[in-house]
Amino acid sequence: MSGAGGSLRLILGDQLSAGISSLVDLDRARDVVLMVEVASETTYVPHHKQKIAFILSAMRHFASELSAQGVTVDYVKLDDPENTGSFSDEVARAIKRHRPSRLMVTEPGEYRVRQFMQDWQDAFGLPVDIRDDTRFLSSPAEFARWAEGKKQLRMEFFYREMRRKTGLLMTGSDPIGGQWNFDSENRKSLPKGSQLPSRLRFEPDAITQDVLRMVGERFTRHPGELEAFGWPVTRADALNALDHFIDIALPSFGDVQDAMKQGESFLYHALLSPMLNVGLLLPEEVCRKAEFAYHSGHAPLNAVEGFIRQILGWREYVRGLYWLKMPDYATGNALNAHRPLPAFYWTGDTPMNCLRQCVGDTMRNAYAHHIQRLMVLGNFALLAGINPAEVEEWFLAVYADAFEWVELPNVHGMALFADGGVMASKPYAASGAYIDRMSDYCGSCAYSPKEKLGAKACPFNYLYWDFLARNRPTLGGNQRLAMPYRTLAAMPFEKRDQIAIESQRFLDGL
Ligand code: FAD
Ligand code: DLZ
Ligand code: SF4
Repeated sequence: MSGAGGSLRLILGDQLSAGISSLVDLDRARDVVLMVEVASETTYVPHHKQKIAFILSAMRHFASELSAQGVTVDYVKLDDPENTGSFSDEVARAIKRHRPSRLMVTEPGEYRVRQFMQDWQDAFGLPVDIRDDTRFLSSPAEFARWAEGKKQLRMEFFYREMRRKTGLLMTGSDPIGGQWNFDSENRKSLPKGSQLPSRLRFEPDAITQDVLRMVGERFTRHPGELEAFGWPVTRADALNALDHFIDIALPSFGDVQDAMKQGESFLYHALLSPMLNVGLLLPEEVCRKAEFAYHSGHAPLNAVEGFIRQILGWREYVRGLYWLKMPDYATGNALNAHRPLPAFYWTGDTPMNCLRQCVGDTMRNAYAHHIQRLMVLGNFALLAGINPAEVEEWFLAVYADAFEWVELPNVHGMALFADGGVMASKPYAASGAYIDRMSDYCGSCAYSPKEKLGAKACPFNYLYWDFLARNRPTLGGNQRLAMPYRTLAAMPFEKRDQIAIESQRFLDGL
C-alpha cells in the first residue's frame, strides 16, 4: 500500500466528518487514512450491541465513501486475525506497513484516549500532530476563559454567550422574542389522544447487515437487542433524519419536551444525538436548520429556542465542563453514595413500572429520551444512593450516543449531584408525583404515586424524603432546597421515622 513518506491520518469512530481537522490538507497521492476497529474500544464498558453496530457500520460506510473519492484508506476490521485490539498497537502496526513521516489525528473525545495518545510521539519516534476538534461551536479554551473566576458555572449564562457569538436566534444584540429561554412554556404533559409523529427507520444495507451479524455472534454477553436497529449510518441518511425531524417533530418539540408515555419511546425528540456525536451531523448545521424553521414560520419560537438550547447550550457546555474538570471530575462522590447498581438496570426486572419501561426502551433501542434518563433512571439512582461510578458505567454502556465527554457531566453532575453542585444548583430529585404528572407509567404500576407509606406506596415517595434527611449535612444549607427541608422539619417525628424504616427496608431489598 502507498504511504511511505506521506502522513498517516488516524480517524476514530466518533470522528466521521468529511471536514474533520485530521483530514485537512490531505495529500491523496501520498497520505493514508487509518481506521481501526479495536476490541479494547468495544469492551472497555459493556456497550449495548446496537451502539457497537452503529459505530462500526458508520465507520465502514465512512471509509468506503473516502475510498470512493480516491483516498487511500487502510481499514482494519475487528475480526482481522492480525488485529492486536488496541489503538496504540494498531497505529504501531500501521506505521510499520506505511512508513509515514508523521501521524495526524484529531484530539479524541475522551480523556482516557487523550492520555495514551500523549505517549505516541515518543513511542513511535515520529512527529504526532494532535489537532483541535473544530466541529464544536466553542473550544475547551474558550470555555475555560468563560469559567475563569466564576463561583458557579451555570449553563444558562454560557448559553447566552453562545447565542451572542453565533447570532443564532438574535436580533442585533437581543434575543429574538425578547427572552433568552422559553422553558416555562415547555413543561406540558402529553395531551390525551395525541397523534405522535412517525419516525424514520433506516433499513440495514449489506454493510450494516454484516456488522449486525458479527456483533450478534461476538458480543453475546453485552446488553441490548439488535432487532430494532434502524439508525442512519451515512451522512446522507443522517441528513434525511434531520430533515424529517424538522418537518414533523420540531414544531411540537418544546411543548411536551418533558413528557413520557408507555410504549412510545421517541415522542417529539430529535433522535439525532448518535449521529451528532460520531460526526455524521454537525451541531452548527443542525441549529441553523432549526433556526430557519422558525424564520420560515414552520415551527414556533418556544420549540426552536428549546431545541437550539440543547445543542448550542447544553451540548457545548458539558464538553467545556468535561475538559475543564477532568480527570478529577470523574472521581468525586459528593453525596457519599456507595450502594451497588441494582441488577434491574440491566434486566428491567422490577415491579416499578417507570423503571421497567425506561430500561425496556433502552435495551430495545439503545436510546431513551432526556427525561427518562434524568427523572426516572437518574433520579432513582440519586435517591437510592447508588455509587456514581457504577451508574456512569451503565449510562456509558447502554446509549448509542454515549461518549464520556457528554455522558459523564450529565450523569455525574446533572443526575447524581456527585460533583457537589458544579453543574446543577440543586439535585434533580423528585417523588412519584412528578413521574405521575409527566407520564402514564403509574397507571400500570404495582405501586401508587398517591400513597406515601405502606406496601402500596410508590418507593420514589419515601426515598425522596429519606434522601433529603440522609443528605442534610451536605444539602441542608442549599437555598433552593429550603422549602422541602422546611416541610421535612414540620413532619411528625413518627412519620419521619417510618420513612427511614421503609426506605431502609426497600434499599436493603434491592
Ligand atoms: P433531543 O431531546 O431531541 O435534543 C436535541 C439534541 O440536543 C440532542 O441530540 C443532543 O445532541 C443535545 N442535547 C440535549 N440535551 C443535552 C444534554 N443534557 N447534554 C448534551 N447534549 C444534549 N447525551 C448524549 O449525547 N450522550 C450521552 O451519553 C448522554 N447521557 C445522558 C445521561 C443523563 C443521565 C442525562 C440526564 C442526559 C444525557 N444526555 C446524553 C443528554 C440527552 O439526554 C441526550 O442528548 C438526548 O436524550 C438525545 O436524544 P435526542 O437526540 O432525541 O435529543
Ligand atoms: C465506542 C467505539 C467502539 C465501540 N468501537 C470503536 C472502534 O472499534 N474503533 C474506533 O476507532 N472507535 C470506536 N469507538 C469510539 C471510540 O471509543 C472513541 O472514538 C473514543 O472513545 C474517543 O472519543
Ligand atoms: Fe414509578 Fe412510582 Fe409511578 Fe410506579 S408509582 S410508575 S414506581 S413513579
